[in-house]
Amino acid sequence: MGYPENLLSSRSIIKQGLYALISPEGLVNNSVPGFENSYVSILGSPRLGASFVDYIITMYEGGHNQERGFGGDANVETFLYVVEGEVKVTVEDKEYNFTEGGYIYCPPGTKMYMKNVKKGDSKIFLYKQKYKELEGQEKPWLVTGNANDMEEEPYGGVKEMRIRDLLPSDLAFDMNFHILTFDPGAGHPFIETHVQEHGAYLLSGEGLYNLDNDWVTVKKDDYIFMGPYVQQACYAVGREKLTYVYSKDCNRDADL
Ligand code: UGY
Ligand code: MN
Repeated sequence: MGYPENLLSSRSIIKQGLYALISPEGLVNNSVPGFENSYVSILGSPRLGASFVDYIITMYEGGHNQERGFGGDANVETFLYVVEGEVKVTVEDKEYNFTEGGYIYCPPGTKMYMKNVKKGDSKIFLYKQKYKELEGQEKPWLVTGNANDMEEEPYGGVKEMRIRDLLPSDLAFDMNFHILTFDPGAGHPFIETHVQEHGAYLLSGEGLYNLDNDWVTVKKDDYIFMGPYVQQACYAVGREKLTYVYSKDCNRDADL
């Protein structure tokens, strides 16, 4: 950093409650109790109009959240995805080691503790949300996996656009995390308009994204918040595959 070499500018776009594009250059460190030796940035949050909170966290060598822990409230569910590096997560005295693509979902009332175990930085995408119970339905359970071990399925019959579902499609779960992959030149089959919200973190590539019928350029390490009903779709541009991991609420009726 230091004195800027050019006029100050930003690719970020903030439209409260509608959509937001947050580019990595503008991120600042938010002091969140429990995270040590880490650079924590809160992305989507209720202040932006989201019903969840997303974070992107760079854990420096030795960085951790091993004393206070994350989540654990009776009605709060959490999710952690390793974007880069290697992270050890401890839940109820059980240890899990996650490399890039590794993830864990913790059901309400379950706290997770984490530590960067790589020589160097690790980067995690973290999420929390209030769990919505369903009468007569059992509670969700702890889920772990690695996206790199999962098969991709064509999305809506388009083989150049594929999806991986990271959580079970069981009514116990009120949301899911997915990864979408677009081959260069591929795009959504139509512009979606739906009640569900998304918080999306771009893992690779470049794209042109339609948000509320504005076309904006996006790339690796950008974060996109899509509010309820906002028009959304993209084309992958450039030479690399465009991929992003994102949350989507599911399996619940709309509240009156
Ligand atoms: O699952 C989805 O709604 C997804 N196709 N949305 C999106 O990519 N913006
Ligand atoms: Mn969508």
